Amino acid sequence: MRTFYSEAHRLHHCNAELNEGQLMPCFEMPSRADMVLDRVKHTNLGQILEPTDFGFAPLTRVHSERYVEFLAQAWERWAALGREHDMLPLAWPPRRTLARCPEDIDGQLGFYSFDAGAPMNAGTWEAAYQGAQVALSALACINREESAAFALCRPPGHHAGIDYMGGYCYLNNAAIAAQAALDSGASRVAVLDVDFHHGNGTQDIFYQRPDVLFTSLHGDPRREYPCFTGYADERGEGAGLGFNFNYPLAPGSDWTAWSQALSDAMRVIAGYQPDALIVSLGVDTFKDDPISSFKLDSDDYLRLGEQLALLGLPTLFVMEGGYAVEEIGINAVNVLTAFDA
Ligand code: SP5
Ligand code: ZN
Repeated sequence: MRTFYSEAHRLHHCNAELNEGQLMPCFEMPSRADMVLDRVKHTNLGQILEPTDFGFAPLTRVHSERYVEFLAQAWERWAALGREHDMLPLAWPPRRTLARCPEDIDGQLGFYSFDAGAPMNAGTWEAAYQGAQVALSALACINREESAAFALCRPPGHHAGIDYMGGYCYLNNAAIAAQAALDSGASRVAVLDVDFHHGNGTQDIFYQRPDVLFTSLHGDPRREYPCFTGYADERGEGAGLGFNFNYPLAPGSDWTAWSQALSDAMRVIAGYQPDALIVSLGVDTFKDDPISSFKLDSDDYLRLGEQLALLGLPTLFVMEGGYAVEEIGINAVNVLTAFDA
């Protein structure tokens, strides 16, 4: 399987995030992608390719134009105020507020985010932009000649919604690729999100649509981030009703519990008869992940890859979370090698 990757991810490196009431070094750091790339090389997974530039148009097929414009210009506006430290939002519109977009950068940071978990530095936009191009390039390769590809995206994407960032995510790489698949001829695309956290952004983007089926296995929102979405009764809305499937699982879930939900999600996906499958591949389900509570072991990722291959679908793997940096490469690439075997 081919891997698409851009060195530009390195431009995104922020200093701190809020965790358990303290500012801590960011869990989402450049070495994560290095570890995965090293493992791709070590296992001879396949060629490693630079992305092609598909421009802005595929981004605004799922994100609002004003949000993408905001991301692209935010750092310049911040720096013009003489600020040199990372950008972080400070205030959000509470319930019963008719949210009008403010004019200054501080207000807009709150307007275009759902948490303080997506700091930006001078290179964040370029990294996020190239990350989306990585996903688009991997998708294009599946359209042309391959039956599967790996988009080694960093920063991750699945928490980014139509017009907001959060949870280390700015552009929703998986959603952008799903839309690109539809735009290049697919009738139906399924997304399977196996990151520990609910893919609230992807759900938001496709919630009212029947042409993208969204399925997600994640920590129960009663106990886990992103705290407010991911319940099983979120089934979609309007034309999208019945095309959204959430599998909230208890803290401590291991392969036995987790794989039962996986089987059900795969049954739903097979019944949908999609033209392509996009896997939001987070490996923060690992037992030693520092911010998560599932108990998957490295060998379990081999079983996940084997299972997914049984669907027999053109499949795009998009890198999402995973913060046990030493093992992230082994775990992510285990899925891919077993899928290919
Ligand atoms: C892409 C992705 O995986 N984003 C995750 C963002 C998580 N951000 C907040 C995590 C809060 C973790 N709190 C840990 C409590 C441990 N008991
Ligand atoms: Zn995650």
